[in-house]
Parts: sequence; structure tokens; C-alpha cells
Amino acid sequence: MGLAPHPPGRSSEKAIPMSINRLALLSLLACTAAAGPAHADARIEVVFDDPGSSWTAYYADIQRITVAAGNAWVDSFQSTASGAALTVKIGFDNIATANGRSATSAWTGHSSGGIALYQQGAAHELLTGLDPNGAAADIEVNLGIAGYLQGELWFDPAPALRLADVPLDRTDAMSVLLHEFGHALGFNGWRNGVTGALPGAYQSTFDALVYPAPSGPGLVFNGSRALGLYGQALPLTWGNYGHLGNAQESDDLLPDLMNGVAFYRGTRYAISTLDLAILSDLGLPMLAAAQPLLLSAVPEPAAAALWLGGLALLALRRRRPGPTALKGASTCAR
Ligand SMILES: [Ca+2]
Ligand SMILES: [Ca+2]
Repeated sequence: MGLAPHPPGRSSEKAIPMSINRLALLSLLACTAAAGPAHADARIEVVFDDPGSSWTAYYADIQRITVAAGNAWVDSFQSTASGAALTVKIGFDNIATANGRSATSAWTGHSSGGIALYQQGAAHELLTGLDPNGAAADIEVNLGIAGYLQGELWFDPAPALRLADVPLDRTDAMSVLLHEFGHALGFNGWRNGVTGALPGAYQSTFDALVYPAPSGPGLVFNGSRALGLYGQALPLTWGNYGHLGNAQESDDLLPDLMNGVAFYRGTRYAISTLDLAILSDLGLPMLAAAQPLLLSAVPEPAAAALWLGGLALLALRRRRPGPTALKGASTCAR
């Protein structure tokens, strides 16, 4: 997903009401990328699914950003298995923004109740060094070519440093790729986004920690580390529960990289301590997950202009890979 040039209050897929003025008053999560030297040595590789070679002019930009985003996540692991290499296949689709996922998932056992438990394939390879789908790409990211790639995304010239100003009329592609890697590593599942029902006797590691909200509609994530940081179970985006927060009632989560409501133009999003805590709850050895959650107002440059004029909503498209051993895999088909 990514920021789309839509009028405030609407997204291209989910109509999620929100108040821009209210949003401007929020305390923002201080999203902190893991700092320090790399602790893991997994490689990020990029391939392009572009049969007509229509988008070659963007290859260098996309590759640079994708590798930097992948490295930022890999560096957030305490360690990764020797030889792990994540191959990211970049596709080009006639969609409003972008989407991403692991190409497959890996069976990791059974939950209580006998429900089969699956880990995102990319996370499984980082942990075990075993590639669940062999030579096939591990992560699939699709970029919208209805203007999103051409006129909306901004490609940071030095995405590992992130020092240049993000143009106020553009979406930071590094933020978008970081977000899609988040889905590929853990923020994904098969539950019904409204009822929370599982489609069968299988679930993702994320699904296993998702429950109906204790009061009111919606779903929450209640992994222990995330709960410890946030103080309560995390509200998930209504109807699109692989994301955090809602425009109402849980708008304090909207500055998070993995929020499901909005990305602002001219704004950088980074891997947050909360994101790391969630992945730790999914069994991934993340750095910094034990750090306290920082809550402070951290407006991005020219925030006022962004609040009023730069808002665009995320297209909340999330593909649902099926378990490798189940027929649900057919839902992967484009
Ligand atoms: Ca691989
Ligand atoms: Ca593979």
C-alpha cells in the first residue's frame, strides 16, 4: 500500500472516515529505525516482473530503495540464518498505489486447538536459512502504474541515510517499501477483516494473536511485547487488520509505519519500536523490541501544510497468500 492521490476521507478501496483536524492534534509515535551496525547479513536481491520492459527507466531507483528497505528490516534482527537471501520481485500493476507480501508461507506447527500455524515465507528464511519456495521470489511487491510510480513516488537518492527533504507533493518510496516488507515479514493473515473468522483450520503467526476487540467492533493484536509497550491490545485497522490504528478511537497509531489509514506526502515513516515488538511477538528475534515506546509530538517538516493539503489515503489492498500446503494458495493469483 502507499499514499494515493485521493481526496481526504476516502481511500480507493476502503472508505474509512477520518478527521484531518483531529489527526493534526495527535501525539505521534516516535518511529525509530533500528540504529547501529548491521547485526545480520541476509542479502536482499531484486528482480523485475516486467515482460514488456516498459519500466526499465525506474529499475535503478526501485532497486536502490528496495535493497535499503530490506536492509533496514534485516538490520533490525538480532541475527539471521547464514546464507539467507530475500529475493524481491517487483511487479507493475494497474493499481492505485502498491501492495506487498511474502510469496508463500511456511508451516511451523499447530496452535492450541489443532489449527495449523504458518509463518510468512520471508521471515521463515531469515530465521532458518531455508527457502520455502526454492528459487522463486520470496517477496512480491507490486507498484501502481496508474500514475503512482510515475508521478507520486519519490525515490530517495540515499535511502540508507534518509537525509534529503521529501518533496511535499510526493510520497516517500522508502516508506512504502518499508511498509510492504512489514507485511512480508509478519503483518499478514487470513482472517476475515471484519468478523475475525478464520477461513479454515489454519492461521498465520499474526492471526494467532488477533482477537475481537474487547469493546466495540474491530480486531486487536494482543502479543505480549506489543501489549507491554502500548499498554493495551493494539487496535487493528477496521476491515484491513494487517495494519495498525483507525482514524477514530485509535488515531494515536496513525503515525506508525504499519498504520492502515494514511501516509502523508512529504513525510518519512520508519520502523517503529512497536513494529519490532509485534514481530518479536511473532517469534522473530528483533532488536530494540524491549525499548520503551516513545510517545511525543514529532511532526514532520512543513506538517501544517501536509495536514491541510497533502493528505492522501492509503489504498488498503493486501494480498492474501495461501498456505503452501493448502488450496488457499490460489488466492495468490493475480
Ligand atoms: Ca530466498
Ligand atoms: Ca525463494
